[in-house]
Amino acid sequence: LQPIAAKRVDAGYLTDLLGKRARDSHKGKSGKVTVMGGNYGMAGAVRLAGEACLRAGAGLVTVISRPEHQMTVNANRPELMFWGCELVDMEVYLRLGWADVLVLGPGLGKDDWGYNLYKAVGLSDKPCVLDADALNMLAKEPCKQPNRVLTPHPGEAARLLGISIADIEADRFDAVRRLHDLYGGVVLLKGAGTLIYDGESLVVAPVGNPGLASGGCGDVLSGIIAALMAQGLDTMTATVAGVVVHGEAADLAAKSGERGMLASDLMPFIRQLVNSDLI
Ligand code: NPW
Ligand code: AMP
Ligand code: MG
Repeated sequence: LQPIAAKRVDAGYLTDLLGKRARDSHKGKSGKVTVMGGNYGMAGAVRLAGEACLRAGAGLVTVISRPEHQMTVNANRPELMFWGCELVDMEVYLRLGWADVLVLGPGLGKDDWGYNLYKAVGLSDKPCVLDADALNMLAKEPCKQPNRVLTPHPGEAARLLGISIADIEADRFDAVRRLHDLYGGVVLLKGAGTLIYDGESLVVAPVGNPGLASGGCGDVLSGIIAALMAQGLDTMTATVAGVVVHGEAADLAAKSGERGMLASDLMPFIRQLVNSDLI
């Protein structure tokens, strides 16, 4: 299978995919996303994913996290809705049912709190993006599903395949294919030269830079992909476009230097890129 290089953002890029916002549009029509994660010490991960989701154009975003994380998640970002979850109860299921797309994993952790959210998402048939610790849970209970996007970095990919990180990096094309064969859906293998495979097309994304090698950048990517899915793109198109927007936002942010670049620095550029008709 010949890999295809992802198209870079030009003036028509996302306007062609998403169309212009209808003049009579409203927030409920622009895509609703529920982002779950942010266990102790990692509230920042869901905050970043949720904020990126809003900046990529989602109309409404709810974050489900530990109750004590509301202040962190909402600090300077009151637009995010928040549900503090102690136990997975009816309120959590209502918020899963409300969403067009789910994100599970950023900062989810490895304990029962995270695992209960993982099980709840497994019972839902909503399209979802599984990232970070949700992938570690999937590795322990492999199952195949079509309507989800898996976003492993090489460490997570190694756990999903039960091999070493060196094995993943030795043949990234083979790794992404095997991940798809085992787990289905769209698989995005992170790292310089991100690969995306859905069983039919294999895409290489020559975007981004080592400025992205800092905590939280992957959490931002899951939010962008979910926002594009919630705005109507199919899982493969949303994943490729999400990687391109994320990588190009990083390339714009890196004009002030790769070293010391933060995941939060991507936010204004995400907005600029999803409004590509203004370029
Ligand atoms: P090594 O050993 O460093 O060389 P983990 P995590 C490897 C949350 N976060 N190429 C790496 O290799 C996340 O969302 C919260 C090759 C190591 O072996 C998760 O929930 C933040 N190897 C949780 O933290 C900000 C690579 O993978 C292993 C690689 C843990 O996630 C930070 C590490 O993976 C973070 O996002 C590459 N490109 N990339 C917050 N502000 O709240 C990684 N590896 O053990 O899954 O740890 O990715 O930090
Ligand atoms: P995570 O490891 O989950 O925080 O994700 C890191 C994100 O940054 C992924 O989208 C990676 O593809 C990207 N990234 C990390 N290092 C590089 C690099 N050297 N060049 C390009 N992209 C990178
Ligand atoms: Mg990550």
